[in-house]
Amino acid sequence: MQALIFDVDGTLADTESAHRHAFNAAFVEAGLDWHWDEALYARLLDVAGGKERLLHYWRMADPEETHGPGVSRVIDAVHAIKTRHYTARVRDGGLPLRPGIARLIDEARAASIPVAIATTTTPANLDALLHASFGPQWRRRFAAICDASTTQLKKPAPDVYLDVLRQLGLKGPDCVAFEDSANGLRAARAALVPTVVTPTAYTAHHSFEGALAVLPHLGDPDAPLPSTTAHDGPAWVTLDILRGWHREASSEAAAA
Ligand code: XBP
Ligand code: MG
Repeated sequence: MQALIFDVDGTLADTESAHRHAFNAAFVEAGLDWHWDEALYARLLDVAGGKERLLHYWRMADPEETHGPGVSRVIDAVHAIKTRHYTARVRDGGLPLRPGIARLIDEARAASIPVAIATTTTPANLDALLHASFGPQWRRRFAAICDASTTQLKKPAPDVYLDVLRQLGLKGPDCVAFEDSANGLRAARAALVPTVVTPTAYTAHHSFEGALAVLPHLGDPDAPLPSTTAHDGPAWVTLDILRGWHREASSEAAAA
């Protein structure tokens, strides 16, 4: 196992409720009579990327309106308002990292194992979230960062993982990815990256066929995994546990 690759939304932190509130605040500010409740947003999350999600919703809500040059201008304007609301809400530290994330990033750093980010979210969101968690020099903790500004095609396309692997100079099977959603798992698996899934309430109903492991979270000494979780190891996922899972996945792939 030569690198860890983390998704952001739902994986590093449980961010989608904050995204949903920011979309709804942008609709009010833009004078749109749209409102995304939890149930609708859970369905809309099947479309990765906030701009793509807005266009998908608009086409459902008002198909006549969504043709012509002005459409992308409106989408960009509403999404910029949404990003302003989201980053304001997150920058002041309103969103903690999920259990085990900071610990595993530190463990990897101590073991000189590169850590990367593969996300479909907007760079400003990433900066707000990780600035709050790791301070202004947060980028130094990551060997590669690919996001909506570096990679056009969103998950479940593998592109963002392929871009990270290219920057790391590694192959998919050399790494372990962490995701929260079916789209994210599909993207990582299409890039041949063995993937640990830690769903959130928005994605718990998704299918995670092909995951290395599916866990409520990665656990910490002060936030242990429930004893009923599939793996019977210690109550939190360590680098050594990941190495063991990665070795098993590699030998299964070799035997197949
Ligand atoms: C999840 C997404 C993003 C966020 C909203 O990204 O699909 O679109 O929901 O952020 P991840 P934007 O790959 O980190 O799970 O509005 O900036 O897209
Ligand atoms: Mg995600």
